[in-house]
Amino acid sequence: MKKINDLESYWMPFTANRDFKKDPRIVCSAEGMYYKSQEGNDILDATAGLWCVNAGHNRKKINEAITKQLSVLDYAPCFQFGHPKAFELANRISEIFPEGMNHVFFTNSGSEAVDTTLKIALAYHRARGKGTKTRLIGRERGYHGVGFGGISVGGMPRNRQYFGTLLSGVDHLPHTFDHERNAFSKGEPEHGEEFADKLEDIIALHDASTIAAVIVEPMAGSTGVLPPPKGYLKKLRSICTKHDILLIFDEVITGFGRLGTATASDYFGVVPDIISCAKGITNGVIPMGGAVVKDEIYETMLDEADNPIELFHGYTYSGHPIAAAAGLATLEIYKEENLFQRASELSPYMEEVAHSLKGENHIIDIRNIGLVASIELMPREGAVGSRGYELMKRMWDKGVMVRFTQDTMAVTPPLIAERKHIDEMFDKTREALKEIN
Ligand code: PXG
Repeated sequence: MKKINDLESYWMPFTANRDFKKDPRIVCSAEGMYYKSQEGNDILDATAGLWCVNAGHNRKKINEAITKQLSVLDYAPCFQFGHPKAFELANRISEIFPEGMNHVFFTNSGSEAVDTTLKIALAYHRARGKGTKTRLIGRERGYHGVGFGGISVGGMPRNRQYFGTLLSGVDHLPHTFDHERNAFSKGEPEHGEEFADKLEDIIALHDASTIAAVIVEPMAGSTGVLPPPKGYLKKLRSICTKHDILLIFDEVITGFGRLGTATASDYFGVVPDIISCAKGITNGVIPMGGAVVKDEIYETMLDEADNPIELFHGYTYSGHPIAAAAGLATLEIYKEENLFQRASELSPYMEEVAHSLKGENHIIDIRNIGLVASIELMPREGAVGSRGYELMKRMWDKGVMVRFTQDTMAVTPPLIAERKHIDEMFDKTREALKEIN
């Protein structure tokens, strides 16, 4: 007989399923900054879901927009037909994204957004008669989702090693982490601008005529929070421009306020050619992502492509009406409550509190930028990640949800967080650190 309602039917993503199912951590509801666990405990959300619930949980405005949209237009095809909300949302995104980036291609996730940016880069060069420009350059320790494009340009070994040969024609920049010179940096680290020079070496090796695009996270998130060294992104921008190579910023995490600005591009004062985004676009409530492109790319494609359908790409749910309604309500909340500004004002406090943990057990580095802080622990001998995993579980028992990549903890609260929430996150971290070996 088949069992019903056990935990095994659901194969959970990026999870140690066997361990989880022995001692599950299940949340049943959420409000503002807190979840409620199955056991009825309050769990402080120090991760904004997975870096997406920027406006906090259970926002009435978003819920009402979704409910209303359901009764007006539940679904409409987006190939050859349109509906008003998708156009409206694309306009609102263009308003807050960098100058000259006024065209949005909708997807349903960050992974799809990334793959879309890569495909647009290839198709764009081809449309302008530069079809030999096909190579894609990513970066070590980069995370660009889990599609084949994203893992090919990505640089997280475990996300790649099980999945065959991936895309061909991909190369990688070195990552920018330099523990020796930059440990315990506040904000952008001083050292490492020269890591961008490696792009010149890669170009010398392959020739610019074979390279379509460089893709990086302006701040590498999933690999354990690596803010870019001062001057690094500007240098990447100028090398790309010099060699007619597109620069793609993967802003799935940084888009919509995480650094206290609408985009990381704004924060660092560096404008790429294409931006991928997702997560905060709908406050995480309904899946959605997008590739936002410069006017020149959109116009070239429409003018020069060899077919009236200029881009053979799209998803059944691109610009889904419910997601678009959620996105519009989310952007209104960000604006009405000035949440990006609020994050920017809170970030020096979080920086101070995070760095006050220096000297506690096991800590080998603390990094921060915008409303992001990370604490890196010394790995246990022969068991990388086990200390982090144990700390994550301890924190859950203490009523705080944090996220670990191996032994690095990331604290990325909703932008509505108050000082008392930041205190609670780090006080409990301090406590938990004393309890583990
Ligand atoms: N690009 C970046 C920069 C991301 O951070 C993706 C693409 C993929 O998005 P989707 O929506 O396909 O998951 C991401 C996702 C973590 C964590 O703990 C980060 C992500 C997802 C899950 C966990 O750091 N980022």
